[in-house]
Amino acid sequence: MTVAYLGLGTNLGRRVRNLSAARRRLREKGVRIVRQTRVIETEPWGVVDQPRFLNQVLEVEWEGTPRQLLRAAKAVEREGGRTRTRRWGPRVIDVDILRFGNERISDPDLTVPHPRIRERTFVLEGLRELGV
Ligand code: A4P
Ligand code: MG
Repeated sequence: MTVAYLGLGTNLGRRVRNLSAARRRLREKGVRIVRQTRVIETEPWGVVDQPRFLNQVLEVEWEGTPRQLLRAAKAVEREGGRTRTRRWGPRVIDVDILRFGNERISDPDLTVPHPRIRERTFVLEGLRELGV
């Protein structure tokens, strides 16, 4: 069992619902949500001409490998109705793996810890709220 941190983001459609649907779908896939931060509304980062985001960080327990967790996260994005958009563009739901235990992975399809944590106040704030 590994403790991991997931970042959720949404800026399209019914945002509060998108977050709760994502948490439910994660649970259905075996992700145990231990703690979750408040939901905060944040200015878009990266591509700035898009709607504001709701962001939340989850502390989770996971029995499998990092790659299996990534597969679950992508499935949740798909089931949330996320379609391909431009990088950093608007999305119904985005699920990023922020940390996976103390593991360091630097493959193109999976980089952990997430490489842009330090630049993102909405992620840092969530991790701080959890005391991480
Ligand atoms: N990938 C590699 N490492 C990871 C990881 N640790 N977690 C790969 C998740 N995925 C990881 O991601 C592209 C590929 O990255 C995935 O297929 C996976 O194999 P993506 O989510 O499809 O693409 P993206 O989201 O457009 O790009 P990226 O770089 O992941 O950006 P982010 O971090 O997801 O940024 N502003 C605010 N205020 N709040 C936000 O939540 N989010 C974004 C998207 C931009 N601006 C934002 C927010
Ligand atoms: Mg992403």
